[in-house]
Parts: sequence; structure tokens; C-alpha cells
Amino acid sequence: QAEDGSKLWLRFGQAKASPIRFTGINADKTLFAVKEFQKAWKEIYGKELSINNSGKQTLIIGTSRSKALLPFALSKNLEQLGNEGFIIKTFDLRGKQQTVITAKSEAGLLYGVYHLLRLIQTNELPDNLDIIENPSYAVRILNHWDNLDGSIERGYAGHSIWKWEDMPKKISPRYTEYARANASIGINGSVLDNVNASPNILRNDYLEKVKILAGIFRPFHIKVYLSINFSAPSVIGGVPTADPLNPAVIKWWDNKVNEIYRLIPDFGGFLVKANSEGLPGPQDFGRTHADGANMLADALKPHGGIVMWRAFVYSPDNDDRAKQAYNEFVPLDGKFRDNVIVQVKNGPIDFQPREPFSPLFGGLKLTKIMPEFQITQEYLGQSNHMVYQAPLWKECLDSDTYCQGKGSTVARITDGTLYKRELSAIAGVANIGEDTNWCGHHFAQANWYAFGRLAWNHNLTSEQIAGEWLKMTFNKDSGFVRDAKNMMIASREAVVNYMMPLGLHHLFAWEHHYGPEPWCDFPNARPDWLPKYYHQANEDGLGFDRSSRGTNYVEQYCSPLREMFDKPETCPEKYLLWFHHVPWNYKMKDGKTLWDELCYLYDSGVKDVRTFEATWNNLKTYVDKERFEAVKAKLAIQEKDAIWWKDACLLYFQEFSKQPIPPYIEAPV
Ligand code: GCW
Repeated sequence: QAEDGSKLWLRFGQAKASPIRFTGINADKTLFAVKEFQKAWKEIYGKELSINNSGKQTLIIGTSRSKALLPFALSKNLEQLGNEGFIIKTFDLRGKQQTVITAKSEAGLLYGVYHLLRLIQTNELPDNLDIIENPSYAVRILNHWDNLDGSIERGYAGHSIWKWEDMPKKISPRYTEYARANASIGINGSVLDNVNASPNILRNDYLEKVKILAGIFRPFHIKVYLSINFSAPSVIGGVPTADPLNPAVIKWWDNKVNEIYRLIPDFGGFLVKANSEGLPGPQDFGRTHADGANMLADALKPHGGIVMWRAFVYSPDNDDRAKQAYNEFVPLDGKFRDNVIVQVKNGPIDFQPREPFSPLFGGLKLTKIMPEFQITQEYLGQSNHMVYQAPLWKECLDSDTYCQGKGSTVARITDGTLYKRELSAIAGVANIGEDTNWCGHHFAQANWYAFGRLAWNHNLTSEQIAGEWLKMTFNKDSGFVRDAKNMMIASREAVVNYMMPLGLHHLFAWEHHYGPEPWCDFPNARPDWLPKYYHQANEDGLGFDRSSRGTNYVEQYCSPLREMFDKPETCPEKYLLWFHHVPWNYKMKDGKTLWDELCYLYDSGVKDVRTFEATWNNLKTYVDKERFEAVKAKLAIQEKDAIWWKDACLLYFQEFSKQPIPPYIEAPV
């Protein structure tokens, strides 16, 4: 077993798997799912499971069409299955115990096999299995922000794993490992290139390379998708314009899409960042986002492809940045083709440690909409801080928008259940690079894992997911799992507290977004790229007034949230400074003044990180030396950074509050 983290959670050889249960397997051994099962089984128990149907405990693997399933009463269960779902069920038949894994498709079968393997691997295989699962989302997709030159935008785990220069001659074994890891957690799509897309990805020589990856991913039921640059027809196609209503442009995209599908018949579709942060788009030609998205959607439609059109738009001349995506997209509601999904970041600004959910969730009613989460930790200490993100994502998914009455959660709006839609999707910006441990920080693997598990089943709790991951990745000891899990669960609130508590946001240093720089000032910079725009600190107080007395951003939420956010007294304190500019002596619910509360929270964030260090040190005997030391070293950096954040922010804000730092707070250095 590699102790360098390279095996991720797929450490089948790790001690204390479930005792051997099955005595034989009844299946078509050429099925990919069966091969995957045998491969893992061999790693766990030393040899493959014999293909026969004798023995006392047979495992039967086959799609619902397979003859081996005839003796079992499965029709009721099969009715509940979607295309990618699976059944795992134990029957007593003729004195033998037989366990069936079945699904309507080979994809479902593969997910069923991985599920059973997870139960074995975590030593949680019950005597009687009776499981039916269907995925929460139809498209469960990673977005790589990988550039064609091998660099990664906001990547903190080394260069890209895609070796464009080497392909098609040289194929890295990591492509297969990548596909297996993703399939094992239910991910079924991958956008290979950065949303800040190079037109070149659509050149034929690159498409030939994309085809190689698609071929490797295919048995794992992972489709490839590409980010496209809207001006590709003019940049690489020699068309004088990229106007989406121009017939030559339409024809160019039709031809390009046909070329792609000739090479990759199961190609997934396009992801598009347009008229955002300087990128080209339909508005350059006086057209709308819908015009642009629909033109691409029409080209993809005959092949079954989709368009994921990003709503990450904001421009410096408008009032409040938080309002802009909503203002641009809500008037277009209902104007998008049915194979378009608007892709929206969880919060209205940009992947901050905490934001309220984007009001586009609920705001768009007739348009399909999907969440975009950032697995890579651009604003969360990058690959140095241990921040387990499942609680952050759950906070968004579980938020009730109230837009169709109570219970209109972000999860139900996006998974298709509220509006009864078949096409649903969820995206995560990947944190994968060529580092040996894939993600830079051993605990960052947990975020990749958690994204996949939540995309599969958003009802799983953060605790359940952390528990599974810890058992598979490190150790199954219950004390270890309990303590390490508590640390993971606490890590999200800790980072909020030591970086930007109470709804503060974007206090980050210019461009790299790692450390604090609330004072940052560039005379010629766009105001909305500077922290001062967001924190609005002055002698009167702190925070951004987005209430009805301020920018009236609150109006984008449905009642009763709108009214609740509008008043400081009813606004949840975790969002206080997001929605309100309040005086330094404002009384918080616990009786402290705003200033004292701020000091207290920054300090408690630092203390939490110290607790994580102590916890980790106590767990030394449960973890191999290599990973123990690596995590320990990263936690030391995290502690140093947490102190840096606390001191920098408090000393800066103190210039305005003009109040002492309370004595019970560790004094700034
Ligand atoms: O999070 C911000 C990043 C940019 C990124 C952009 C986006 C890909 O700072 O690096 O560009 O958002 O999501 O488009």
C-alpha cells in the first residue's frame, strides 16, 4: 500500500476489511463492472473470486436483462430504478444465500459494484443487503480549470494531469486511475479545460487528444465535455464574426460539433464562460446570453449534447456586484433551450468562506439551473489549510429559497424534483493536479470525495461522508474516526472565523487570494476587485448595506427571506455584515459589541486550528509516518496563517473601531 496518498480512497489492501463473505460469483466475466469487482477483491483478499454458482454465498452481478436474475423477485425493485441506479439485495434461495447486484444499465452496475466494495472496504457489510439507490443529479461533473500549456488556474496541486503534448503517443497511467477514482464516487462527466478557454481546444489536433481521454474514460461511464471560447469561429475558423445569429457562425459550430461527435460519439457538451471577466460572448454583438447558449444548444441537440452556460457575470459600472448575475439572467428566464443549464456558483460573489446562496436559485423558475462548487480551495487556504467543504456545500444545498413555498431548497430546485425535470446537474471545480497525492493536501482528497458523494446523494450528511472517507483513506479504528471526523467537521467554521466571520467577504490579497489584505488599494483598479468595496469599514461601523436602505439586494430573495435579511435584528448573525453596515458598538445576540464579537471570533478560529493540531498529534499511532508528518506540517502552516489573518484583520479594523482588543484575546504580534 502506497503511503504517499497516491491511491486516494481506493486502498483496498488496507487492514480490516469485512471478513470474506462470498464464495463465488455468477456473472459474465467480460462485463467491466465484474472486472472492476475482481480487481478490488483480489487486492483485498489476495485472489479473485471464483466464477461459479455453487458455494453457499453467491454474488450475482448482471444487468436487469441477464438470465441469472430470473429466479429472483426483483420486478418491484426494478420499477424504482432510474437509468444509473442500482439494487443490491440478498435472497435466501434453495438453502443458499445469494446476493444480487443489478441495474438497468452497465453504468448502474458499476456504481453498484463500487458501493458493495465500499461496504466491504469500510467493514460495514450487513448480513442482509437491501439497497436501492438512484443518483440525485443526472450530470455529476468535474470542471478542470486546466490550461493547454499544463498550468492550472487556481490549481494548488502541481501541473495539470493532462499531458497534451504527449498525447496521443504517450498515455499516462494516471488517466485510468483518475477515471476509476471518479467512477467509484459516481462522477460521470469531466470538463477537461479551463472555463477561460483557449479557442485551440477545438482544433482538430486537440480533438484527437480529447478522443484518447474519452476512450479511456468510456468504460468508467465518464463523458468528456469541453469549455469553449465563444470567439472560436473567428479565431480558429476564419469566420469574420462570432455573432451567434450569423449564418456562417451557426454553420461553423454545426460543423465543429459534427466533427467532435464523429470522433467522440458520446461527447457530453460544452461549458461556456461568456461576457465574463473580459471573455468574449454574445453581448459583443448585441445578443443575449440566451442567444449564445441556444445557438450552441441547437448544434448539440441532435447528438444529445448539453450546454452548461455560466452565470458568473459582473461588470464594474453596475451598483452591487452581488446583484448582477440575477439582474442579467432573470429577464432571460424561460428563453433557454431545454438542453441548456445555467451554471451558478453557490454564492453571488465568488466561492468565499461563507456566502448566502445565490438568489438565482429560486429566481430562475423556467430555466434549468445547476450549482457550481469550488473543490479547489482558492479562497480557503489553497493546498495548505485543512478545510473540509461538505458542510459548506450542504449549507447551500439545504438552504430553503421559499420560492415555491416552504421546502423549495436549492437541492430540490437543482436536482429536478421541484420542477420535475429529467436533466439536472451539479459541477465541482477540480482540485486535482500531478502531485503524488493528487490534491496537494492529504485532506483535500476528502473534498474531491465529498463532492462526488453529494452529487450522487445530496441527502448524505457531512459526517457520514467524512466517516467513509477516513475509514477508506486512513484507518477504521472508531476512536480515530470519531476524533478526525470532529476535526474535519469543525474546520469549515474555523476558516470562516479566522478569515472573515459574520458575513465579511473578499478580504483577500490581490490576485492570488491566499492571505489577508483588507487595506488593499490600487488607484486604477476596478472597485469591485478591492476588499474595501466589500467590507466598507469606516468610523461608523462595518459591513455592506444590501438592505432596502442600501443596494436593496435583499429584494432578490423570496419572502420571508427578503424581510428576514432586511433587518439586522432578524438577519442571521453569520450573514450580518454581508447585508448590513452596523456600528462598532452594535449589540450582538450574546451581549457583546460587534467589535468584541469580531475579536472573539477571529481568536476562536485560531484556537480551533490549535485544537486540530493537538487532535492530529494524538492520532499519530493510527496514521503512517509519511502522511502523519505531511499533515502535521500543513497544520503548522495553517496555524501560522490563521494568526496572520486574525492579526492583520483586527489591527486594520481597529483603525476604524478605535477600540482596544479585549484582554481575553491573544494579543496581535
Ligand atoms: O473565482 C474566480 C477566479 C478566477 C476564475 C473565475 C471564474 C476561471 O479568481 O480565476 O476564472 O472566478 O470562475 O470564472
